[in-house]
Amino acid sequence: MNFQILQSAEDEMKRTISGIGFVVAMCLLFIVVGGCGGKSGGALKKEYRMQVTVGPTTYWGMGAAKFAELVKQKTSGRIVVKPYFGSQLLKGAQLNSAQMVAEGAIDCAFESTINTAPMIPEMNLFTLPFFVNNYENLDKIEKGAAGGMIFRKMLKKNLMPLAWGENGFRQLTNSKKAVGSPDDLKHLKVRVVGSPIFIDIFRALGADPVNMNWGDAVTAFQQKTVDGQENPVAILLAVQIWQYHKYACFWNYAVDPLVIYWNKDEWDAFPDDIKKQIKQAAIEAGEFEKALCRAGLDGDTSINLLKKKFHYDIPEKKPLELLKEKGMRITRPGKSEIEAFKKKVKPVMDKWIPIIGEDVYGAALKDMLGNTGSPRR
Ligand code: X2X
Repeated sequence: MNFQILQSAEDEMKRTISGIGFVVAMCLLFIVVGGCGGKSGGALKKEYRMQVTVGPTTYWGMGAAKFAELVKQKTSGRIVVKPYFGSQLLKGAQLNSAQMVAEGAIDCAFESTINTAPMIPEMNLFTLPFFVNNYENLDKIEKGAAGGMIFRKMLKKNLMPLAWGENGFRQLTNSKKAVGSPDDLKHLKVRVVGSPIFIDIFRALGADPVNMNWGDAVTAFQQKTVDGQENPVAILLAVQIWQYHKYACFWNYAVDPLVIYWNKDEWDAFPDDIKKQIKQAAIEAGEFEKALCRAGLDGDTSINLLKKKFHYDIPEKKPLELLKEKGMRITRPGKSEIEAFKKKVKPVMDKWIPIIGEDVYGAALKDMLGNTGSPRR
C-alpha cells in the first residue's frame, strides 16, 4: 500500500517535471521564433507590401528594389518586402499612400514627401517655391531640426520613418516655348500632382495647372492634353521627356525628398534584431537612391559614391548633356528672373507657411544657415 502511494507520487512528480520541461521548451521556441524584443512576438508575414509611385526603371524604383534586396539579405530572408510599382496598390491614387500605410492596409512605402503631405502638412516645406534651392540646404534640413520635427510628426500619425531618399529638384518642361521669366508661363497648361500647394504656385505664376496622377501623366504628354509638366531630372530621363517636350527650365523651384516608412504598429511588434536590420537596409538604400538621382548633378561626388560604396558604375553620367543631345533647349533663369518668380509666389508663401507651421519653417531657416538650433540631432 505504502509502496503504491510512493509509486504514484513518483509518477506524479515525473509528469510535473516533464510538464515543466514542456513549458520551458515552448518558451525557448517562442523566443527563438518570435525574438525577445518585440511587443507581441506575432508571426511574421510572408510578404510585406511596399507602395512605390513610379516604375521600376526610374532611379526611385531602383532604390525601392535595392531596399527590398537589402532587407532580404540582412534578415536572412525572414522579411520579404515586395515593391508594388506605379501606385498599383492605390489604383494610381498616389496621394492616399500615407493614409493607407498609417491604417495598415499597406505595410510600408518608399514615398515622396509630396504624396505624404496630405497627412503630414509639414512636408509641404520642400515645395515652398524657391526656398530650399540646393543640395547643401536640403541635406542640412534633413539632418537638422526641421527634419527631426517632420519625422516626429510622422510618428504621431502612426508612420515609422526609416530613412530619407530623393527624387530631386523639380524642373519645368513644355512643348510650347522657352521659359525664362514669369511672363512665359502665362496660360501654359502644366500637369501637376493634385497636391493643393502645386495648384496655388502655378496659378500665382499665371499658368493653367491641371492636376493629374502620375499614372495618367505620360498619356497626357503623348496626347498633348497638357503643354508641360514639372519633375526632377531622374524622372525626365526615365520617361524620355524629349519625346514630348522641347523646352526645359532649370530653376530648382521646389525639391522632392522621399522617405522610406513603415506602419508603426507593425513596426513596434517586430523583434529588435529585425528592426535594426530593416533600418540599416533603409539607410543604405536611401543613400544609394539619392546618389543615383544626384549623379552628374553634383560634380563627381555621387558618381564616385556609387562606384566605391555600391560598386555601381552609373551609365548616365551627364544627364543635362543627354537632354541637350536629344534636342532639348535648356534655360536657367538668373538671379533677377528668380526674384521676379519669387515676387509672384509671395502670396503662396504667406498662405502655406502657417499651414506647414512657423516652427518648422523657422527651424528650416536656421538649419540652412548651419545653425541647427537643436543639439539633439
Ligand atoms: O507625380 C509626380 O509628379 C511625382 C512622380 O514626381 C511624384 O510622385 C510626386
